[in-house]
Amino acid sequence: MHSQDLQALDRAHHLHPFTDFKALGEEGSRIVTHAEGVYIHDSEGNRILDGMAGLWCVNLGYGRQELVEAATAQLRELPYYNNFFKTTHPPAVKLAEKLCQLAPAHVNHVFFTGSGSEANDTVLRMVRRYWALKGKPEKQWIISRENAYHGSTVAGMSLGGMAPMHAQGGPLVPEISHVRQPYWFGEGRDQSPEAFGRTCAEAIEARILELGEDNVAAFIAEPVQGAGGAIMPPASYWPAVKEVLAKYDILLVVDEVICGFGRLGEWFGSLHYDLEPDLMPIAKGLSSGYLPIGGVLVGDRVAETLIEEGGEFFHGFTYSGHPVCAAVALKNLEIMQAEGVVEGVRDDLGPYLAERWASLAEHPLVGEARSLGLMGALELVADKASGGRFDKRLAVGNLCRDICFASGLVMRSVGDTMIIAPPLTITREQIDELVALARDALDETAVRLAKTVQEETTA
Ligand code: PXG
Repeated sequence: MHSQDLQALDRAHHLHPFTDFKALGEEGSRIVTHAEGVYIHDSEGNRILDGMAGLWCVNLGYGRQELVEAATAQLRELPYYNNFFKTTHPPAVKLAEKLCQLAPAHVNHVFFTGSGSEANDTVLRMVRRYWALKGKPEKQWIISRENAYHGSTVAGMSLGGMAPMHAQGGPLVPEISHVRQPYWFGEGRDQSPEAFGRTCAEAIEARILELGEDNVAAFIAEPVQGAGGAIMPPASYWPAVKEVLAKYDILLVVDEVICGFGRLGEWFGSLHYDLEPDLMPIAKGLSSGYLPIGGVLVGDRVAETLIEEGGEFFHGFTYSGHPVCAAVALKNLEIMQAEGVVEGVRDDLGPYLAERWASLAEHPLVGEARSLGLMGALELVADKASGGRFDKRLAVGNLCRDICFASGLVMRSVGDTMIIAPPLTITREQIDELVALARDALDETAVRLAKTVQEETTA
């Protein structure tokens, strides 16, 4: 089929996620046909460096035949069976064991789901069930953060703090309260990063006291906000948050959907920040995105209560622990271990990216360049000295993103923040290529902006 035919059918029948349907219909979608390593290819014959690892998930890169073989072998052996009604199957059991070996020491159980959103729905159910079993059903409030992303189901988007999603999706799940995010460049530059980190932790404590300690069930957060803009909190933030939470009897939920499986140079973001979560939603990199699978890693405190005191937990999905997805996830983790992928990010690729990425901070459009592990962000600014932003109508981030795509790099935009999170198998040479493409795109963005401004003044 030709690209135009596929585009026409796409326009006629396909409603894309997070998309202005009408605008895309007019523009037509890019058709990705195949991929290898860190590169995707489109139907026009372009090769594009995938600086986003799909959607933060293709951690091992594309074209891994071992994963294909794990899937086909499992499809032949047992393509489907469920884990309901006192049954299980080898892939689910082995994956559960492997995950608990990799997780922090106090985490020894997992509940499987099909996605990160379902994982966070499961979190909500488990948190409330836990406190009910503890005889504290009044503990209902969950504290989350503005601009957090926890998924797109009703529970996921209610837990998340994305204002545009809330504006479309109400009424939201009640008794979820959002506090300010530790986004220093965006919201905290009147303070030092250290002081701002503590300010944000104090906001959590203030909210706990406002809602009443006895009414607060859990605090949920991503170690580093991903979809919100690759926001690495100031170094003071997590230690201060830990101190606050330790004062009160509140569960800690650390959403590892993006940060898990090596992104930050540890198996989990919680290990990087030395956190002891009660619940850890996971997905994405768990299977390198080859098949959909997610889950919730459950710490001993919650697991013991659910097991010993819970009776039947009325919750689960047809595809919880799907055998083919589980077999691929297990093989994915085995390869990551055998190849030392996580250590490679921590000791070599992360530091290398940090050094190369930091060189972009010199660009006139860049107010800040930050990275951690293999996640990076650039803050585009109109005024480099003050960090002043561009007029929103200019949609500079989207302009830069489109220029990147056209010139062979997937770099995402969140407002005027540019983001990368490439496959963890990227090489040093490919990091050089990524940074060079990003720099060229920044140059071209500056040229186009200058033209727009000139046209506006002559008009
Ligand atoms: N938690 C976090 C931290 C996520 O990033 C989810 C939960 C939900 O996972 P599922 O598998 O239900 O999508 C996510 C997903 C983006 C983007 O544009 C990010 C996500 C999904 C789609 C787009 O950055 N994150």
